[in-house]
Amino acid sequence: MNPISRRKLITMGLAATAGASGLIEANRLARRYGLVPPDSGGFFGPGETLTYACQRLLTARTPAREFPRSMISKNPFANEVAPPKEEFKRLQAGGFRDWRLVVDGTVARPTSFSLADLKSLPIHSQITEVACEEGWSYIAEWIGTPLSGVLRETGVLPQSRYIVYYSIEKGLWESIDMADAMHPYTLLTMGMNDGDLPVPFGGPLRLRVPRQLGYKSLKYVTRITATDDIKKFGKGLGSVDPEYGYAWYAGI
Ligand SMILES: Nc1nc2c(c(=O)[nH]1)N[C@H]1C(S)=C(S)[C@@H](COP(=O)(O)O)O[C@H]1N2
Ligand SMILES: [Mo]
Repeated sequence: MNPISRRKLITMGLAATAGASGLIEANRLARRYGLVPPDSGGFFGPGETLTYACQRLLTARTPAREFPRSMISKNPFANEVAPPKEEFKRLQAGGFRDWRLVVDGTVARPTSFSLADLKSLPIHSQITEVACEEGWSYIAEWIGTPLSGVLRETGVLPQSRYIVYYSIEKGLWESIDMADAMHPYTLLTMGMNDGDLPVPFGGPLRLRVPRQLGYKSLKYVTRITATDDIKKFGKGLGSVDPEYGYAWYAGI
């Protein structure tokens, strides 16, 4: 069977069983095809699995929603962050020349990139929205290099299933699956609108994941780890979000 008709079949199967009584059957199908999110164990588990499985089958390759330049927000709102650590202040005082992005885990060549290294890779720009789970949003142009290129550069190994990414902010990390990691709109962002990415918006380096809610777009990213086993990270739920009642997969 070709991949498209197989995908159609599974999606139809999931949709047909989507009623309350069908959730168990949908979960059985999702499990069989490896479409279970890391936070599927809790009370909302079956629902999360159904959402994730359907989205993965239907939209793994669709683009993020883009906007015309005229819709760029005049007054974008930067969410409050914790006061910067000494380490961050020191890097900032040096114009971020010593900022490094470490890429490790299930990659053939663990590598550390400076911002200049990242800027020498192909640069893309996209006008997309940051949508916070609390209901507000803004539109900006984001400029950077696709995460996929950096992963290829480091020889990401085929057993990789998730990409974990860390902020310099203590305890903050997130993860996405390979479909989102390799998606062309998932951008290691160094620029916003007309200049360098401002610090309040995550500068010098933010991972923009425009197909998911704002909380997946982590600011101040310093490390990216590829893994075949997400259960090894934190409480094994794929991020800290599910510990606070938010879905690991936050597709929009
Ligand atoms: N390092 C870091 N990244 C973060 C956050 C944060 O507190 N710290 N907040 C997240 C949340 S909840 C949202 S909605 C967006 C907000 O993006 P903005 O600050 O550009 O508005 O950033 C996300 N990335
Ligand atoms: Mo948010």
